[in-house]
Formats: sequence, C-alpha cells, structure tokens
Amino acid sequence: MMSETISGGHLVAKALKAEGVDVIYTLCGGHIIDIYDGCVDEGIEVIDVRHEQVAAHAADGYARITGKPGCAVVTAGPGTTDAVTGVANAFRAESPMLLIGGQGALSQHKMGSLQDLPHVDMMSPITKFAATVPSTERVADIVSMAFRECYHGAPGPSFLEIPRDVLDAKVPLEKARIPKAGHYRASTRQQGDPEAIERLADMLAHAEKPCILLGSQVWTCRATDAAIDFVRALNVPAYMNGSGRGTLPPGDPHHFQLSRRYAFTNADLIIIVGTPFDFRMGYGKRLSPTAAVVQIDLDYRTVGKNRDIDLGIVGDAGLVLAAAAQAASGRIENAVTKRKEWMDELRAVETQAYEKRLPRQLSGAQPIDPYRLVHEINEFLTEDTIYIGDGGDIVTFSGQVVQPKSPGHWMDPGPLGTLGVGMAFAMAAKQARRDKEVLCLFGDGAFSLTGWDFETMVRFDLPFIGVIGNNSSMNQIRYGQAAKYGEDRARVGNTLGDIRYGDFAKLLGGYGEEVRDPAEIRPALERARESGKPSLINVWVDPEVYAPGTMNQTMYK
Ligand SMILES: Cc1ncc(C[n+]2csc(CCOP(=O)(O)OP(=O)(O)O)c2C)c(N)n1
Repeated sequence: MMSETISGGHLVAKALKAEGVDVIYTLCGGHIIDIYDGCVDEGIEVIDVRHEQVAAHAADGYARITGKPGCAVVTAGPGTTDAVTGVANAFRAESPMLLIGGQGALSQHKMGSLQDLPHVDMMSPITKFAATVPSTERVADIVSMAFRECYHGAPGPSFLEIPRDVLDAKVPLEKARIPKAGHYRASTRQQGDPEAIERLADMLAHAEKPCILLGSQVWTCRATDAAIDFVRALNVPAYMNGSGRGTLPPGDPHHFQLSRRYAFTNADLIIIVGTPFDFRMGYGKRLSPTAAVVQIDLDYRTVGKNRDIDLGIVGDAGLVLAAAAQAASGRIENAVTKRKEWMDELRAVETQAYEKRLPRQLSGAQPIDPYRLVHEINEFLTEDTIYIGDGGDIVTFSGQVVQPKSPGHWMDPGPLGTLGVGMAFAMAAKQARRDKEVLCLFGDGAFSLTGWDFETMVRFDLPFIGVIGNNSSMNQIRYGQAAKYGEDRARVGNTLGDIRYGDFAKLLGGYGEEVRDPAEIRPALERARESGKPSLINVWVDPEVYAPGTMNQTMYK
C-alpha cells in the first residue's frame, strides 16, 4: 500500500495551525501558492492585500492584538523586499511575527532563477532568526523553530525562505516532523532575580516621590492587572507609553500623562518598565540625576543601555511587578497617606497643563486646528475602540491628547517610526477582534503610502473609521526644513496635492466625507460609525501650525 504523502505548503499550514495562527496576510506569487492550498485544508483564512508591506505590518498588528504570532507570506525577490519594512518595524517594536518568503528551486540554486535574491542575508540583521528550509520533511519543524525563536527574550520577528521545489514536493507523512500543538515550546516568562526583587521592595519602602513608566512590554506581557495592583497597592503615580497606554484608564487616580517631565525631574525613585532609553526617552538623559532609577525589561541588552541605572531586572513585567508588590507589601506603612502630597503635586501640574491647552482643543478656527481634531477623536473613543496613529505631525498632536480607554487599545508603529502601518494595523485589529471598533488617524502623507489597501478592507468587510488629518503636506518634515533653511526653501520635497480622500473611499466601496468646519467633525465621525463600512473622514487641518513635539524634535537641534 502506498503511504500517505504531504507537501511543503501543507506542512506550513499544519505548523501555523499548531501555533494557533488562524489567518495569513499575503500577496500572491507562483513560489508560494502551495501554502494557500494548505491553509484551505487547515481552515486558515487567507487575506490577500495590495502591497507586501501591508502584509508584514498586518502580521505585526495581529501579534500585538492577539498575543499570538502573526504570519505573512510573500513571494520571492520583490515580494520579500517589499515586506522588509514591515519586518523591520516588528523588529524595533518587539513584535513576534513570521515572514515566509518564497525562493527559487534549490535545484536551480545560484543559477539566476526568477526573483532569486539572498533573502536570508538581507533579513538576518532585522530578525531574531532567519533561515532557509532545506528539505520538505523539515518544513513544519523549522516553522516551529522560527516561532520558538520569536519568543526568546523580548519578542521579535523570524524569517524563513522556502525554495519552490521544497515547498511543492510531497514526502511520506511519517517522514515529516509535525510538532503537536502545545508540545514544542515552553513558556519563556522569567520572574527576575529574587535578590533584585528584594532590593526593589526596599527602594519602594523608602521612596517618598516614586513614579513608574509602563511601557509597551506591559501589554506584550499581558501585565495589565499586575501593573494596576502594583500602582494601587504601593500608591505610585503611573505614566504610560507605546502599547502600555491604556493600562490604566483616563480618570484613574494613578493615571498621569502631562506631568511626566515634572515627575522625572522631581522624583526620588523612577521605575521604567518595558521601554528602552531610546530617542523617545531622550536616551535617559531627562531623568533626575539624583533619582534612583530601576529598569525592568525582557531583554538584558536594553537594561542599563545609554544611561546608568541603580537596579536592573530582566524578566516578565507582570511577574516582576507582582513579586515586587508582594515583597514590598509589609514594608510600606500608610502608602496612601505617605505619598498623598506627591500625588497632589503631580495632579496640580497635570491640571494646569490641561487647562492651558484646552482653548486650542475647543478652537472653532477654520482651517481646523489639529488640536480640535484630536480632541474630538479623544471624546469619540469608547472603551471598545482600538486607536491607531499613522502619520507625522498630526499623530504627534494626538499623542498628547488621545487617551485609549482600555489596555491594548493603542497602536503606533513603535521606534522605527514607520509611516504606512495604519491600514495594516486596522486590518489586523478588526479581523482579529470583530467585536471592537477600530479608528485610525492618518496623516495624508502616511495614508498615501499604503492607502490602496482600503480596498482590501472593503473586500473583506472590515469596517473601521479612518480619519485623515489633511494638510496637503508632509508637515513634520516641512517644519524642520523651515527651521533649518528658511521659509522660502521650506516647501521642497514635502508638498502633497489637495486630495478628496472621502471621494477616494467612496470610489473603493466605502463611506467617505470631507470636513472643513470643526463643528462637523463629531457628526461626521458618528455617521462613519453608523455606516458600518470602511470609512474615510477627510478633515482639512491648518497646515501652518505644528505640534510642540515636532518643534522640539532633537533631530533639528
Ligand atoms: C516610511 C517613512 N518614510 C518617511 C518617513 C519620514 N517622515 C516622518 S514624518 C513625515 C511626514 C508625514 O506626513 P503626514 O503623514 O502627512 O503627516 P503630517 O506631518 O503632515 O501631519 C515623514 C515623511 C517615515 N517616518 N516613514
């Protein structure tokens, strides 16, 4: 009797299934179609997009939203090079995704086959693991290996290229290793050195003016509850950044945002959780030189990088914070009363900053003040709205004002600062969480990089509310040019057409509107919500104003 056989593409699908991956993002090519066929057998959805960059960003977004690794599948050569940006973004953002690229047949290795490139060499510096699959028998095995590597330390992307003949060939089923779900990798969560936890507890017991920054890894580690318990039990004011935004809801007594610089200047203990001392943190230079600084991170390479620290702990944010809270619990008497003055001081700074900006947020000016747009968006968000920012200056405005109402409901590119993530993140978020509303704020420059995938949103019935802060410019860059070279040279290379993106949405089968009156922003957002379609509300904002964050950018100084 002939033994049952299986092809490489079907083995890929089995390995994805074992990992719990239920969708792949892809743009087709002859090198990879056997994977699609395998996905059909395994019940894995195939979402085909209009540009491979979107496929890779969507895999990144899927990982962030679901906690499972995302997967993008692209063809050899230009398919893979198009996806490089998405992989690079996931690398800097510590997002676990697998990119599978096609490759010419092994039998034609280095003969000049169609779309042949040294993909593994290209991908190695921007992945945690990059390899060629050498034989059909090993396909599922190596896919599982790639997933294992995604979770080593801080998570990140892996890349596999699968030569066409390896993917298409069929091998006897019993010769292929097919790792079984739940049986091929272990939890990599670490609790941190117990001695270091003790020291942290001691520092917390003595601190009079502590504060904590909850970074992206708080969400990556699903450490929301541990973080909330920590700040409440020990009465520590909390700031949030990246995916850590929303850990505490706005209005919570421990939620602070606008007083961060004041806190970092005046605190005696600063605890940094799951975010590096990179440009977003002024490389750590903005922290008080006299404060004790504690850094907790999944990656030992991040701890103590760019500035000295007083204590470093490598471990899972949730496990470390829970252990520290427990260790400190008996030692802090009257944490609430002890730190009341400090909390009140920060709240006063916070309130003052908010009130100073409020008139701009309520401005009735035309063209529309970007502060008014982001204020309206903030008011419009519900506890179930996932907010995505994709743009330059306009998104810098939103970073000050928009506050997600729930954990895991904020998505931005992360430290690579990649324009063009928005449509892909919206796609992944809505596909993975149909129960959620998704709102994405785009700059008109950012939108135009990957905007054609609005059509994919229509085709797969993925309603979302797209808002474009349209200033007909790449304003964040324009500001720097004006500052450096003068107004008369400020318009070189950054000017966009006056595009009616609301009409573009309608052309592709979605809902669209143009908004020029600030009073119309809210009603237009409501109508987009009601439409139940992918939508674009094109809001014409004032091109002559810039966000303070843009004006302070260190690159221009
Ligand atoms: C892929 C990519 N290309 C270029 C840049 C550099 N860049 C940063 S902000 C910006 C302007 C973006 O313009 P837009 O999205 O319209 O937002 P605005 O600044 O006008 O609000 C550019 C080009 C980038 N971050 N990413």
